Amino acid sequence: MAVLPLVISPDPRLKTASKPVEAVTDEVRRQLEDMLETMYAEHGIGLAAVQVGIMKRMLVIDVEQREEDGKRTPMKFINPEIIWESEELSSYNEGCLSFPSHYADVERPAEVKVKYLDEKGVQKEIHAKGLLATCLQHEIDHINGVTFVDHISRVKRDIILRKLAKDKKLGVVPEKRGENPYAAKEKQAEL
Ligand code: GNR
Ligand code: NI
Repeated sequence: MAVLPLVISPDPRLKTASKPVEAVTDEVRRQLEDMLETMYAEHGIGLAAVQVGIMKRMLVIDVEQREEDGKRTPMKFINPEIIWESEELSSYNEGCLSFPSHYADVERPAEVKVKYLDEKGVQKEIHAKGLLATCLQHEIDHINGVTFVDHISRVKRDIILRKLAKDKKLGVVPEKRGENPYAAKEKQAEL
C-alpha cells in the first residue's frame, strides 16, 4: 500500500476524461487500495483515480469515517454510470483535494442511482442519498474531466483558479500552506 501524490489544479489531467477499466485485475485492485490509503491520509471523503494521475474510470469513497474510533467503511466503484437522478436538488459546500483550501456551494440532484463494477468485477447498483449522492457525483465528474468549479459562477471559478495557479508558481504545497510564508516570498523575489 502507498500514499500517492495528489494532482493539484491547474493540471490538464483534471480536465481530461478517464478511460474505462477493461478488466478488473490485481493491478486495478492494488491501485484502489493505494487510492483509499491516499484518501484517508489526506482526510478526504472521496478520491477519483485521476487525482493520483491514474486515468482510469474508478473511484473510492468513505463518507462515514470517524476520526475518533478510526472506523472505516471504504467503498470502491469501477466504471460507474449514473442511471437515474432525482428532480429534487440539494446544495452542499464542496471542497476538493485537487483544489486545496477552496470551497463553494454546489447544487446537484439530491439522489442518484449508480451502476458500477465492484472490485471482483461484479455488476452492482446503488441508490445514494445525502452526502454519498453528492460525493458520488463529484467523483464521477472527475472521471469525466469535470470539477466542482465547473458548477459555480465564472467570477468565483476564476478567483479560485487564479489563486491556485499563483500557488503553483510560488511552489506553495498544500501541507505547507500558511506555515512558511518566507519560503514562498523568497521564490517570489526570484521571479
Ligand atoms: O474530501 C472531499 N470532501 C467533499 C466535500 C463535499 C463534496 C465533495 C467532497 S469530495 C472531497 C475529496 C475529493 O476531492 N474528491 O474528489
Ligand atoms: Ni474532488
